[in-house]
Amino acid sequence: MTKRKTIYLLAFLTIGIVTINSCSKDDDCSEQTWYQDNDGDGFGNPSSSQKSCNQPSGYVTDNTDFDDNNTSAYPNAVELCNGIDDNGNGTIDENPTDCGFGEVCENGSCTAAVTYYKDNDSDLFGNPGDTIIAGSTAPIGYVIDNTDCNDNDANTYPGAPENTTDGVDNNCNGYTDETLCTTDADCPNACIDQGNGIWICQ
Ligand SMILES: [Ca+2]
Ligand SMILES: [Ca+2]
Ligand SMILES: [Ca+2]
Ligand SMILES: [Ca+2]
Repeated sequence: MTKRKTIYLLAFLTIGIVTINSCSKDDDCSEQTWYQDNDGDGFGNPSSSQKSCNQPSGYVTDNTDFDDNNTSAYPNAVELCNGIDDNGNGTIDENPTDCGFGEVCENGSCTAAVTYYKDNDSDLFGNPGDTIIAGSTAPIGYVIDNTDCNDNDANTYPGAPENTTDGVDNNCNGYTDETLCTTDADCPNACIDQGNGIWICQ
């Protein structure tokens, strides 16, 4: 074998060994997809990934983080009263765990619960038998008052003018078609105290 042939052979063997070594490295490597976990909650961003054999720093195998900038927001997280959809079910602040007894979650803050009453006839007096619990703002169609004696008649409410001929207790005082008075001079005959602070012409 000539010297030149020997050099060629050695060069060929060297290339072969290097190639075999790099092949065997590739064979050992089980490349997979890793997803960025920017907020460090263990759940990865499905739209930010890279492939590699070893786990890159800041990357995880999970790809279900719907908000990778919030460490408290991930699938099945505890829902908090914070104006954020923590658990990713599409609803914000439903049944939050951090509001206490007698509190509701309103605009991302726990606030004192208030009972409101349905005002079906929009006379601003509510139906004591139809309630809803909310925060400091009354839900649409509800009021804080609960003294409407007929919530289907906008002309019937406490203090409304009493129509003395319609057979209806318009002012919700328990008397029907009465004429209220303060002195006998207000009445054809006498003004009588009913014993409950209500004076009615007799
Ligand atoms: Ca995350
Ligand atoms: Ca929330
Ligand atoms: Ca009403
Ligand atoms: Ca009346």
